[in-house]
Amino acid sequence: MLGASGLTAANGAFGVIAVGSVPNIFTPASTPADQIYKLALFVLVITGVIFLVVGGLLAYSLVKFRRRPNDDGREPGQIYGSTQIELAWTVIPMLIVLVLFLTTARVIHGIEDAQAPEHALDVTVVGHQFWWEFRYPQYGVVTANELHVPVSDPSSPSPTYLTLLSADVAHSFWVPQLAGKTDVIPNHVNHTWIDPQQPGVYLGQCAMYCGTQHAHMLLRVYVDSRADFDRWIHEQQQPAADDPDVAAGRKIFEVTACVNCHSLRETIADGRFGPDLTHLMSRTTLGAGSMPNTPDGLQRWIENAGAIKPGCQMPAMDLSPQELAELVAYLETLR
Ligand code: HEC
Ligand SMILES: [Cu+2]
Repeated sequence: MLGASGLTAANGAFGVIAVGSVPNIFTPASTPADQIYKLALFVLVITGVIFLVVGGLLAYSLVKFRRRPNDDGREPGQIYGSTQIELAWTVIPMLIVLVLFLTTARVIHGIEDAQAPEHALDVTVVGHQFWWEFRYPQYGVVTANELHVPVSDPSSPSPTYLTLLSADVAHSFWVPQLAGKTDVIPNHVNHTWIDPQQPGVYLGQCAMYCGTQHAHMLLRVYVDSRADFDRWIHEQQQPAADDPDVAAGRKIFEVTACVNCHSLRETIADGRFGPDLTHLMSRTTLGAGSMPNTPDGLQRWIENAGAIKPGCQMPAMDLSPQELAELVAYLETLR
């Protein structure tokens, strides 16, 4: 109950639906998703025709050979063995399965063996209970839950290649409009790629049950124009804000256990257990899409994240109201 109402509240509050992209496999916006969509339609048509033929024959027989009032009760004539019919119902299904197998294999190969162009963007995705870490090794940028990638113009594609790792249990990376599900497995490296052709926000979700807060392990892919993407990368590369007005809050952050779990550049914090906070305020959501990133929400999150996302891996820190206010004022400057 809590979960359901929480989710509705989250939807209403910051427009999960309003960004113009309901997670939907029927509106693909990237080559791998498009190929999977076309394959799905092809399979649907073939199985649909089989359904109509089998269902039609069944319905026809039921009606045509139904019991009539003047039946004499004897069985109709029985046919034993027909090589032709047996051949037909063995060979035709085999051919259909072969066609489905070959087309599927072709799509899987086409997606998996696609060669990355030299200027492709590399992103390492790390699944954590219950959030996503995104590393940009080419730029030295680390962020969480909101992946920014450049739009890819089909005439000169600039795809993003994703390397998927897990820090703990199995997860699955799924942004239905951009690519098929790719499992995120501990001690095993998986790959996938996307080349989104329309700027916008694409919503995704962990697609393999990974623990209590699996349902709130959401992700957003921001597909930016090249200029917007370059600007975003540039901003992420900047050192963390160090505003003397909030020195008290920074002090609280640095002497609290926060530093063991979080990284924040230019401070002693270099934990990897929780999201990188260097540019926390550049994100629109908190807790992997659990709530909007507002000052009030941030305060409630720090006070007791478990009240918002029960079972999440961030403990309540028992700060006094004043410490909490100062700490949040500091975090608010991390643009
Ligand atoms: C035991 C490790 C741990 C400690 C200590 C900890 N956190 Fe966290 N924190 C996490 C984890 C894990 C998450 C991700 C939770 C999720 O989304 O499921 C998180 C999430 C957050 C977020 C949301 C980030 C985002 O982008 O969604 C903020 C902000 C944050 N922590 C700040 C703090 C501050 C400030 C402190 C110290 C008062 C602190 N944390 C202490 C583990 C920790
Ligand atoms: Cu999950």
